[in-house]
Amino acid sequence: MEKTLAIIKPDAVALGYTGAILSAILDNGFRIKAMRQTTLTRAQAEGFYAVHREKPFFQGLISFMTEGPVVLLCLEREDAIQKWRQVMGATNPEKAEEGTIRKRFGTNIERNATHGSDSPETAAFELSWFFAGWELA
Ligand code: FUP
Repeated sequence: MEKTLAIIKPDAVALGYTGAILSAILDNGFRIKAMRQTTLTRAQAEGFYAVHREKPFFQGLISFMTEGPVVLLCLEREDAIQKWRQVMGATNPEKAEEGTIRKRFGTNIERNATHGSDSPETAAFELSWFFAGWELA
């Protein structure tokens, strides 16, 4: 069993897509190991996206991620990291495959409905950024 960090981003929560996205998560065989709705502080969002600090889109991304509540999730299943990225679809919803979460619920490359870790190393960092060890045990 592998764990990954998923986020239902502020756009999707505000538009009322939380339930539909949770259904898609469960329909795709993931177990929700931990889940919390919260509004990120700038410090929490900046630390989470520290790898993108020098990118031109960084400030916009931080403003977006702190504009309203998000749902933080630890998802568990076999091959969870790759499988969740497949279910989400491409970063840019316009390029995402039909039926994927970003295609169904995303607006543009910034407001793209969900996040998913991209490797075992980032999953470990991202899960520990938002969840305590006892919540994932
Ligand atoms: P992903 O792994 O699919 O979430 O995509 P990236 O790590 O490349 O980007 C992280 C986040 O930065 C994206 F979810 C949205 C945001 N982003 C932009 O806002 N503009 C861009 O041009 C690229 C990414």
